[in-house]
Amino acid sequence: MTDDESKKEYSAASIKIMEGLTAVRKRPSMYVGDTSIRGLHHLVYEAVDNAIDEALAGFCSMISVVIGDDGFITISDNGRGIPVDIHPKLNIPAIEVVMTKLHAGGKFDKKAYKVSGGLHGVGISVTNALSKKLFVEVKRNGKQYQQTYERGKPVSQLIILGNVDPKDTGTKIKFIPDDEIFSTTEFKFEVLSSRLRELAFLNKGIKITVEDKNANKKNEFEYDGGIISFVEYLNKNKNPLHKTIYFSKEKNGVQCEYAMQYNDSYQDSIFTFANNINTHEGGTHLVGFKTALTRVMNNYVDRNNMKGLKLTSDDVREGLTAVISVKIPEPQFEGQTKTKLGNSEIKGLVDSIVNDSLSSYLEENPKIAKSVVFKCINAAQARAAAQKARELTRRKGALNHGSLPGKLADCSERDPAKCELFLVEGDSAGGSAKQGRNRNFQAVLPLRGKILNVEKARLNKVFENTEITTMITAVGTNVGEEFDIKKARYHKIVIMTDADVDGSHIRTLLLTFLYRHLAQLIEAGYIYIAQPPLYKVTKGKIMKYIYNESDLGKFLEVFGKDGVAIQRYKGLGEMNPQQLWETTMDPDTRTILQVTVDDAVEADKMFTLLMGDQVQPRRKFIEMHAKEVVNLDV
Ligand code: 0RA
Repeated sequence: MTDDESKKEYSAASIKIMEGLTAVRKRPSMYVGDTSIRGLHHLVYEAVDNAIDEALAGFCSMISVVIGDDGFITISDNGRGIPVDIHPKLNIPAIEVVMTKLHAGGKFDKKAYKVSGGLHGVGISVTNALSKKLFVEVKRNGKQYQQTYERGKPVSQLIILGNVDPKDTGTKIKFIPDDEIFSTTEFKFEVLSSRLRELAFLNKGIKITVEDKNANKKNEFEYDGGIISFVEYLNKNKNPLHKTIYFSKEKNGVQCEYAMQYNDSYQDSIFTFANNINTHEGGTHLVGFKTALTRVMNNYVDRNNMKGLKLTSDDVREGLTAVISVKIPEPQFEGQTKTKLGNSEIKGLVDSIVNDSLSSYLEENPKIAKSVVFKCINAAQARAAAQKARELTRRKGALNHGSLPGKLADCSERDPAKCELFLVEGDSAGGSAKQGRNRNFQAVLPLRGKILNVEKARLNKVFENTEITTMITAVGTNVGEEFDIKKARYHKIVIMTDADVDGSHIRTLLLTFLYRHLAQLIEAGYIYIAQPPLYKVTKGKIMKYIYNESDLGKFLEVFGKDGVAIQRYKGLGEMNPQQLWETTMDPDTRTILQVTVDDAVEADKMFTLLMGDQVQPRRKFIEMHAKEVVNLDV
């Protein structure tokens, strides 16, 4: 680099450093994604990510997160502590620069990989900007320092609280989020737990604890096995076919590791990460992995004269659980949610690492190789059968776009963004829904009885199932490689089942099918769950629909029990079309829950448990989560 160039870089860095926090408070969503529960939790992840960076640099082994009973949350670590020396240009302590200027961290950091990119890595100053009050405490140089801020502005000097052992270092950030900014300021133990567990898997050896003082809950995550432990955690309730395969290699300044283990199911669960960020939308690391995997398996088949069809990428992923984690100096994140890795050089790099290591592994472990490759060949044969079944159904017209299923009562509106499809349990409720709906924009598809449990069925069985092919045709997107979200005929697909055990089972079956085969519809936010009332209560002239037990309690408290008639709706069929419209379908009065997959790891585990073939853990899970299962919100 010439002198001129380095000067240019330096001044660019100093301009960045001068940027204050007004921008953050003006447009918080730009920095934390949104101002709802998701953005709220980002405030914590900013602090945690900084501590993880300290750990990756080799200076921190412990991170703790405590949800207090006073609205504050505290994140502490035993890293080096944020520097406190006076910044030569700005003439204030470095810590104040870090806390009050955007991207100030970059000035100090000379780390190889930062946990940054996407929404992360915007800096701890963002947390400060969006906090009503924040205390930062640093132990460094044998002293304990503290400074206090309100809405990003210092309200005290950096003060020295006292002396500590010089070996005792670290950072503690305690804050209360700003309720002028966030629609909710309540941190969720489960949300924090799953991200912190993920971070503990991805960064082996770091101990991360999370505690909720309001609920007396505490988790401790520390995995010496790293992503091997992650794969084993994901496969916990499945039947693995072999020991976890693991490789790690650093090449061209990029650290790449993967762990994989096949199980006897038909689903694949591959999770990819770049710089600790869950790349939900995949990207070049995933493409590299898949390409190498397909090639390695086909080579093995050829070299060992195992007869079989040519294996496709789908075939070699059947029953595969894998975690791929790369750490890159300058990650590029793309895609709708900025969770798709874009760096083009990573594809070939991951491909070559997986190709070499996995080929040798199979050569050295012939027993495992045979069982795994045999499973892939099986999958290929089933795929061929499925193809035939699909063609047959297509020829019969079931998957053809031209002919819609006869059971579908379609709407007249043609703009998918305005159209709603109700998937209704049973013909009788289906009949009420057809009569009660607004036929301009609401379509109804009655589903008869139980739909197939796709968790236990191979693709060919899935496409032989009439209820499923009918649904696919009605929705219009097709599935698998032919899936096209632009062909969706409705942007709201509402699952409407009875509020009883059977209803919740059917809802789970439907969600399992959607999650495994039409996950993009969930990601696009097209899938909803209807909320029919549980009761109708009347007293004299007062009539009210009640949607949950606690509201029933409140009603009885207000109106007393005398002279109150309570009708419990066991099924949708008990409501007449007009009632069904008013309570459950009318956009002006209904509540519908949008199905989201915030946590794919948990969702995967849940569907395996609910729908898989291990009965014992399922029973345990349902007992533990009985309430949530009734109100399943994936
Ligand atoms: C700037 C520079 C250094 C460390 C940190 C920031 C730092 C920030 C946070 C936030 C939470 N925990 C943290 N730990 C450290 C480098 C320090 C050095 O060179 O000594």
